Amino acid sequence: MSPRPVVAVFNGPNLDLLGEREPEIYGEGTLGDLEDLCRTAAEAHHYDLDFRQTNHEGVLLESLHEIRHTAYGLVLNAAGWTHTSVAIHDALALVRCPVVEVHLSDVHAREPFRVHSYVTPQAALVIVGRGPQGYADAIDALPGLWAHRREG
Ligand code: CA2
Repeated sequence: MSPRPVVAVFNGPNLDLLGEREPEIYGEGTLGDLEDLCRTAAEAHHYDLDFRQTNHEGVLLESLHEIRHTAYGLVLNAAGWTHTSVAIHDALALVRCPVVEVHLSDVHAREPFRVHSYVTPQAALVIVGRGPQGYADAIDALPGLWAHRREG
């Protein structure tokens, strides 16, 4: 039996504390709830789920290196690093599978510093402002995004 495709869902800083504050922006669910939702969405497509969160940028970079040749899809909420990190931009250039940038909130309708994203140029799809459902939508979109994959 061939192995199931693996979908990586990686989350950046502070998202481990989801549900603790600003429910009007981020909702009331926890990171555990988000993982459950992603697992259900992945299972519907018969994917394995590799769900991670880190508060350390180097850890995220090494996770991106680790999955760069093997993941079927990457769903990335880089949180605050979205707006600051050239290193994450550069690491995403090494990832072969389609990348979906996801944000729980509508980053385009908040403070001006949230509008620019270093992830967007590397993303096949950007989903903002749909809350946790955005992650499930990202997983559902992966088969259609394979047309956008980078060769090499
Ligand atoms: O909307 C998103 O998903 C963001 O990526 C969340 C980041 C923010 O810096 C981005 O601009 C947009 C912030 C994550 C904060 O995590 C929380 C922790 C506890 C309670 C609420 C949010």
